Amino acid sequence: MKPLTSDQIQQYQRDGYLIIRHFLTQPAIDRLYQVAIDDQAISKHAINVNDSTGKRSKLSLWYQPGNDSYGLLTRSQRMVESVDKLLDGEAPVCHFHSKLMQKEPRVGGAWEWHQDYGYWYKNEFLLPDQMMSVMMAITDANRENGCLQVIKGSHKMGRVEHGLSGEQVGAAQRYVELALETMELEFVELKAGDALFFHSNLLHRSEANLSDKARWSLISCYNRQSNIGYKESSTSTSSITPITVVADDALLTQEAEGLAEEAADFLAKEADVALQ
Ligand SMILES: O=C(O)CCC(=O)C(=O)O
Repeated sequence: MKPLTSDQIQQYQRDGYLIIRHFLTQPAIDRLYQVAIDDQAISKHAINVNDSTGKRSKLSLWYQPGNDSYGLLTRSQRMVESVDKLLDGEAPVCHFHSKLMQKEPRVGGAWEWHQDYGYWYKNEFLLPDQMMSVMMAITDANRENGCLQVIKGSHKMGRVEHGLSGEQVGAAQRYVELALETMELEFVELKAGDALFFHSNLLHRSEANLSDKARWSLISCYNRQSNIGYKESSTSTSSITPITVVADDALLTQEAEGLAEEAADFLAKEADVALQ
C-alpha cells in the first residue's frame, strides 16, 4: 500500500479534492460491480431522486459498514489511512454513511450544485474540515454519462447557503455563479477503480446520463469521532464510531457476503433524502 505523498495532501488542501487513479485492481472492481447488480438488500433499499426535469437517479444509502464487499472496501487500511491524512484533526476516522449511486442509461438524472456540508450542517455537525467524501467509480464516469463536476478551490469559500431545489438541496445560485467567474470548473472523468477524495465544502454537481452506458459509483462519507452531529437524523452512531480497519486485500480474500439488511442500517425509503 502506498501512503499519500505530501504533494497529494497539499493538492487536496489547495483544490479541495484529490484523484487517485487505479485505487482498485480489476478483480476488486469486478467484484464490486457484481455485488452492485446482484445484491438484494441494495436493490430493495434503492430510493428514487428526481432532478428538476423529472429524470431519476437511484441511490441506496447505509450507515454501518459490514463484512460485505462494500464494507470491506470502506474499512480497508488504505482507504481509512488516506482519509486520516486528509481530514483535519486527530480523532479516529469514522464512517458516516455510504451510498451506491445508480445513474442508469438515458434515465439517470442530474444533481444540483451543492456542498455535502450544505446537507450535513443541518445535522448540526460543526466541523466541515473533519468531513469528506470518497467517490469510487464502479463503472467509467465521463462527460457523456454525467460524471461529477467540481469547482476547484471552492471549499475555501466556507459553507454557502442551501435551499430546496425540487427534490434536492442546492447551493445559492448567486454564489455558484460568482465562484465560476474566478475558479476553474473541472469535469472529473474517472475510470472504474479510480477514486476521488473531496472536501465537504467543495461545490459539485453532475448532469443527467444521456448516454447508453450506466454510471455507477460508491460514495463513502467519513467523519472524525470528535465531530458530533448533534441532530443526526439516523438512529445510527456510525459517524462517531471508530472504524474497525481491515487489510486491503480483505475485499478479495474474504468470502463475499451481501449487505446484511439489519446490520447495514439502510436509510428508509420514506426518509427525507434532502437531509443526506
Ligand atoms: O452521483 C452524483 O452524480 C452526484 C452525487 C452527489 O453529489 C452527492 O451525493 O453528494
